[in-house]
Amino acid sequence: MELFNLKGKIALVTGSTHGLGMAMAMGLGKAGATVIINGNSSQQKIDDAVKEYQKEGIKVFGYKFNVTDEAQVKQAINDIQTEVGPIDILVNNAGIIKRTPLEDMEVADFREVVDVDLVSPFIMSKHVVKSMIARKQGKIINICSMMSELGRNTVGAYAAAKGGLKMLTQNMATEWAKHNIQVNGIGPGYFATSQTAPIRVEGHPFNDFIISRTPAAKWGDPNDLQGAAIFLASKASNFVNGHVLYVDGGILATIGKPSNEN
Ligand code: GCO
Repeated sequence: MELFNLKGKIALVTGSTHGLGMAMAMGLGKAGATVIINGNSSQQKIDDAVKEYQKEGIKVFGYKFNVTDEAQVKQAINDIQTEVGPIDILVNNAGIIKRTPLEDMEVADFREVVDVDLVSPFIMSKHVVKSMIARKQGKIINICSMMSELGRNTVGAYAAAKGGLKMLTQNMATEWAKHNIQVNGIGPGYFATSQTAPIRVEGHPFNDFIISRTPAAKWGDPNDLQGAAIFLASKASNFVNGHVLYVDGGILATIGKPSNEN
């Protein structure tokens, strides 16, 4: 188990006051990492989340900043490195989605999705990687999506961003592997979170579709992502570079099946 031990490591997970980010950050904390959580909605949400992590015996610090604002990111990373220590593991998880047919989508909305889901991982990584290069070690994990590989009606901006994030992951790996920094991605399938709540309602056509389209025939539990996060954050992945690990219950393994087949 030493291979997966994160004791002594500092992990920053963006968008980790709830949902998949919280689940992955909890996993990293339970593997021994000191966890830095982030959100931008309210200090209260961050304070409440800190208490959740502490209940699990995790050493945790909370920082409120907007991952799309480079000045705020620079300041936050400086504060974290001064107050807690150098960041060993960065998980770029913060993301938004807007479900609108492309022909109806406002350009401003398209830009906002790309800004949060693609540009902010660049901003975060650009500023965290400097100390990783100096220390000749680091782990960066970009949270991709099924939409890094597949299109779907009404999520065109999100797919463009997540497809770009897969390629950005490969390029970060290309440029930074020589510094003993491993950059990889996690591609979640369909998980039970607040983001998917509107399309996960019992009897909603999309809910039935996902159950039939997923060989595991269920929505993922956010905790199903913890193993992948610990693996890509630990020594166990020291020769894994530019890989997107899909945790999707088999969605990408299949073209699906006729509705009358089990
Ligand atoms: C959607 C969903 C997806 C999932 C996830 C799949 O509207 O299709 O929100 O985008 O959240 O990204 O990997």
